[in-house]
Amino acid sequence: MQMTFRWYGEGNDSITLDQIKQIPGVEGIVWALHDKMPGEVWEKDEIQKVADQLHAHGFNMDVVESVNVHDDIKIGLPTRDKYIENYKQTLRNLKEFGVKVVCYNFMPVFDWTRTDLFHPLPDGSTALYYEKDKIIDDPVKMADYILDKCEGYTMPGWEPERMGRLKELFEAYKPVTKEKLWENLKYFLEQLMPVCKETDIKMAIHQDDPPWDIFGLPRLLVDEASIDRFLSMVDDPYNCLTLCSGSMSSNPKNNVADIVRKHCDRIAFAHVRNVKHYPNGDFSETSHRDCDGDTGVLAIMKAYHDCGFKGYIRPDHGRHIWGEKCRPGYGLYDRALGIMYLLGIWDTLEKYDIK
Ligand SMILES: [Mn+2]
Repeated sequence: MQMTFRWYGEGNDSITLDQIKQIPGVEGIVWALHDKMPGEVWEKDEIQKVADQLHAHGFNMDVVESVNVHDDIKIGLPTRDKYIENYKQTLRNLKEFGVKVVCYNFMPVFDWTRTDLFHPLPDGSTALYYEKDKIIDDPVKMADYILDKCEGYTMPGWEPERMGRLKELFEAYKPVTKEKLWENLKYFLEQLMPVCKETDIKMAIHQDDPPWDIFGLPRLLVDEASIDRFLSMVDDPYNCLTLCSGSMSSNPKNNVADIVRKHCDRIAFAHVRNVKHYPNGDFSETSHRDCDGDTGVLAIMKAYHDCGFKGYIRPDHGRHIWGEKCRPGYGLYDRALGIMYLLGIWDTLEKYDIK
């Protein structure tokens, strides 16, 4: 297991690399060129700038999160081939910098969705929260809310340029049924796999967050059965998962530890965070501590350890604590606490023979 930390880049994150350097055990930075629009080629000189910053701090840049997929690829328009060629070129450019894993998602229109980015928890902190009844039929309202609350940062998947064309996007996705979306995902991956082999880069899909259909849009990666389908649909060692424990366990029926045991060899990147469920279907993000939520963090880490997991891992979101002003879910303090908790579990499992 290799511990990593997501960082949004110089001038685009409240956290510095100097600060991350002081969190024990972090080997790599999970990075991206956040000003690139989906479909654009990531040029080598642009990648070089980030590489210089990360290497100066002794971090590896093995994991990218995310290289976003252009809507035309998801919709299956004839223009998709041009964007797939661009994606291939980006992979070839990333290879020059030693990148090993590219995280991405295949969610239509919206990336992750929450109804409250700063929901108060009983301990006085705040966290991301999903109130089922608040997901109304008006996606424009939802986008306005998220854009208003994101503390001035551009949030991945909620780029104002894309959100400004929401109605147009919804219209374009209208003919895309769930089966059509599966087909388009298969087409995309089959095109990429030879380049993944050539560049030795794994494509690691992130599950849909939350794992159910919203605003009438189909969502594919939602449970164990759909993950089985995804991995067998393109049965290639470079077709992998970013297994997100928080996204998956937003649905209480999903057992993340079981999925780890079943597919460990195809998990290139692990997101670990904790979610607390409420009986009405709402959920809140919580600290990483096992007993603070329902995700089963201890069982998940035990499963990774039992399987001899050698991939990359990061604490996913954290709460906002100690008055920190930061990107929603991406503060320094609670994610650092999360790392210490995850490493505490891992080191104990490494040192003692725990059955
Ligand atoms: Mn995640």
